[in-house]
Amino acid sequence: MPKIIFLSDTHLGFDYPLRPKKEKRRRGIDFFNNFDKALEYAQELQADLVIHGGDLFFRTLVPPTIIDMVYERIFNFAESGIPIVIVPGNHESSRLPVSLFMQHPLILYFSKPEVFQFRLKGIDFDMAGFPCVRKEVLSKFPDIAKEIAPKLRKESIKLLCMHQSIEGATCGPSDYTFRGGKDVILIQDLPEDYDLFLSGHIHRSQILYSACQTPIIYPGSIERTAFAEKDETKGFYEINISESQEISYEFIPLETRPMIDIFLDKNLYTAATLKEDILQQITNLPSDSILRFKLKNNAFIKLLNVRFLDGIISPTMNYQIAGLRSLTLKNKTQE
Ligand SMILES: [Mn+2]
Repeated sequence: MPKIIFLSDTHLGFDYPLRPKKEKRRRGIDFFNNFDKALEYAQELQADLVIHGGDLFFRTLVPPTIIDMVYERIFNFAESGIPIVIVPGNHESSRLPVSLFMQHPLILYFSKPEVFQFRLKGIDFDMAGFPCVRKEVLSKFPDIAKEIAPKLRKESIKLLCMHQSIEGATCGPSDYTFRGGKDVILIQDLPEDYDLFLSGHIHRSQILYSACQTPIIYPGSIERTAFAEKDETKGFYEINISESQEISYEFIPLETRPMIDIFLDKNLYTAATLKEDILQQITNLPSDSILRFKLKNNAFIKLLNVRFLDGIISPTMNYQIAGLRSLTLKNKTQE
């Protein structure tokens, strides 16, 4: 029976300086490691297809070295005989960087609304999809769905792959819910023809349902990209199709580094008392923790400078300061 691996929002290249200024653990390798783990899982499972739901890269303009690191992995994966379909996300500006690596016949990506046909273990599949619509998907989606519809075969399992916010999706520490708006696809606009909807973009893993109860799978990101995701389990989905063409799916978790808030609650601090307070709170934490300092009295924020913090925090950890642009993660937190 056919097996499909669906992962998304790998944000490769995030915090991956090519010439790091100091010996310090970076977060970039964690993203590559989890990407590798998902692909290894697909190989061990002997999956028939891998789908990537977009935001393969962490931003639009990616250094060529990072592009090669990513495409080489995808190319080698395709060489193992498993096809991979990619939905360009918002961080790719809805199109992927051009490369010879991507000419591999088993690497497919949506450059317009289209359908890739597969025959997996004797079953016909139509993998429909379209690159991320960055503006006004609410009004554009119905036309995209109409454009795709005539390309779908009658007797096939139909999946729609995208990278969008869909009504009802939740994210963030206070469970922000997308209710609507010009950049959100409405549940009522999802066509009835499909057996499964697959989407990237929302970093929290979750399942929603269309009006006719068709599942909408968000696998979420493979690592935490921001503190807003600090309590979320990360991973990807394994999708199984039985001989009677029933679809089932299972979340496969990945290991992630702990993200921990350090509350500095005193009204007054000296460098010495601040150091003491921090050391006391971090002594027993896992050595790969990612810390966020939260000062009650922001008047002392100047004490939390890089030299001070690097002097007391292990280089195996990462840190950032609430209310300040991150010291180590110079990234937008946009999903
Ligand atoms: Mn993303």
